[in-house]
Amino acid sequence: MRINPKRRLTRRISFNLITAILSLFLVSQAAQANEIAIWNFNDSNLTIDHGTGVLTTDFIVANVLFAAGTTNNARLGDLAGQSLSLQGGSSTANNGRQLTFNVSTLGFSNIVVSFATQGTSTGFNNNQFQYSLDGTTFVDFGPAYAPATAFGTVPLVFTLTSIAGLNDNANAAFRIVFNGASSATGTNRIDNFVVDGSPSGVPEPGTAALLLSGLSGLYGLSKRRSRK
Ligand SMILES: [Ca+2]
Repeated sequence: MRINPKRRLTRRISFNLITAILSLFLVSQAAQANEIAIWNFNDSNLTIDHGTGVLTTDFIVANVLFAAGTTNNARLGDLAGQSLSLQGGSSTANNGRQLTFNVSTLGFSNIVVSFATQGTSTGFNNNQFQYSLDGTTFVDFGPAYAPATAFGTVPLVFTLTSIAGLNDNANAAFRIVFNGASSATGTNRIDNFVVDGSPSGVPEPGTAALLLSGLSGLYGLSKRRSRK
């Protein structure tokens, strides 16, 4: 059957239009990373500042302080304000202690955690980032890190997209274990602790590409058929 050239043109235009709209939608969705939880410490406490989550610590209370913060990794227009400042403590008793951030990731996938940090020369220089799928058992993620001496402009980023169990998980949790302090007053500061994720149920870029190539294939097939 020979197809009317005008009809063919209309069909091609509609197909291209649909593809373009779908591409735009998928790209915008895939690129979207939403802040699930943010601590900016500007009000000098451990209470979450944006989103929902709970921060706890087993540090000696007297060694949990707040000092000048940074805009490194600041989100949603947050000011530098204050940051969390953790001291080694008497007899460096806080070596081995931790900060734990409990953040439900329900509705989100592709979890990424980032924060700004700095440390003094006798502060904690051997710190381990961990994650938990049940809020109880924590697993090391990435190598131990030593903070730079200044916040700088580049945050520490832990990309947890390969940990599928962290997606849509009401019991997700993140932890920093501090070690290596060599004086009572050695400190680490932490600011703008952010848990990011992309809305679940949205195709990832790879899936979107597959979908588009599938559509192109279908279009090619229908064109070949209409030529016969
Ligand atoms: Ca701050």
